Amino acid sequence: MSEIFNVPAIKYEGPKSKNPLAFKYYDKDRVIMGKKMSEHLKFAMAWWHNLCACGTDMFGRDTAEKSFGAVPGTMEHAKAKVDAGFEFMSKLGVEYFCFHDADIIPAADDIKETNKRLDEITDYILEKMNETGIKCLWGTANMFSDPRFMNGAGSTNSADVFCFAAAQVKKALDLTVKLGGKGYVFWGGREGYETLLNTDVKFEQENIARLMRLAIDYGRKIGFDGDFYIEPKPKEPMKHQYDFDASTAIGFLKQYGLDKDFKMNIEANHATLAGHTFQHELRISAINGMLGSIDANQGDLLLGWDTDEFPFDVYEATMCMYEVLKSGGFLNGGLNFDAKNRRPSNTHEDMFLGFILGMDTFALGLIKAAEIIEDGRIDGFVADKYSSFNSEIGQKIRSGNVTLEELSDYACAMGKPANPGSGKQEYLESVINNIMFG
Ligand code: XUL
Ligand code: CO
Repeated sequence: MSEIFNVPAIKYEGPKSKNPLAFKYYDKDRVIMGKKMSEHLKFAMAWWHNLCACGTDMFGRDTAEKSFGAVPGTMEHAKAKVDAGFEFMSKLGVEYFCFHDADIIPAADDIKETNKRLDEITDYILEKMNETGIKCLWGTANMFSDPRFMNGAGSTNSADVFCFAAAQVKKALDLTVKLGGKGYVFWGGREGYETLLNTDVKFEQENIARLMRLAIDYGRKIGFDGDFYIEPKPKEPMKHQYDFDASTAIGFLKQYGLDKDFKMNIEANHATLAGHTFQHELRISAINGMLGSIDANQGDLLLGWDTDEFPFDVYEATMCMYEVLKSGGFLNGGLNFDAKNRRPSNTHEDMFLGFILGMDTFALGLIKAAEIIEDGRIDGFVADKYSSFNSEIGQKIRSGNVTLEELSDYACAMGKPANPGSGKQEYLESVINNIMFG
């Protein structure tokens, strides 16, 4: 088959290389803390941004050309996107992809016809997967673009729309299992509200939980043994989304008994929109045993919306990989570039340059995160900070083997407690700089 992209396969050339079409840091077979870089990072391509989005925004039309030689809106175009996607991933050495149902085919008016098209295209995707060894990281249903979801999907006021959402989830789960995906994402873009004047929050949240329970029951029945994920986001498109951040989503999962089957898919740009750091969201997920997968991108802190930029902030990527390494690495998840080129970066070559930037940023992040752990100063400081709890009274508190009266007696006998010790933030930040640039 003739090539779609006039770009060579991207190789590792090392930090001294000035070749824009080469990796400077991502050396896939390099072993870091006992595992290959490619196994730590598990990069994935987001079908929607990379193969579908052409730069249209609220104020202007497409700037990029992604017809790949076929007429957009046809099944031929859907197949051309498969060809383009697999050539793209093969040339970059990206081993996974993520998809929405709506990304891979033009939807028909009738859901039965849509499902037929989905079967046909996934047969073709499966062929390409077998040829290349590329795998599916996770699948999902787009339950936010079509007007029928204007009042929500799981949270809709319409029982008929709820059924339609259920049918999409069922089919997207079928396809995820067919493609061997180990993750299934719920991103609730329309699951929220604009005003409480027209919204029954309790009713809506109960129904979202019901849809998730139905998905678990069906998924497990058809042999889906991967993880379900909630992808938290505080706003956009809705004014207030129910999966505001990791803490909110985890609380919701526990309230409705969904926490054994679900984990978090944390997106960097969603974290900062929620007023948190990316690392905060990862840490909250990890301490709850729910750090599942990551949508690797970057927002712009001067803008209040989801810009989905390719990540270039090495500090952020380092602290992300620090959290991933400390939590034991990815099991079923990976790093999905839910990222798009800037609108004026509109060539096919720019598509590659975006991934090279993102992959090199995370490769550097991995290298530096491993150095932070091996260096030990940060973890050592934190362990030491809480060392008073190794004392007899400290251990009693930690084990829960104490009453409030006993603690009061202890405090009265002690008098004034000693100064708890400096937090040494500036020192620790200089340690990070030393590791980054030393
Ligand atoms: C939207 C977003 C989605 C999800 C999948 O902000 O991140 O693309 O990742 O639906
Ligand atoms: Co995302």
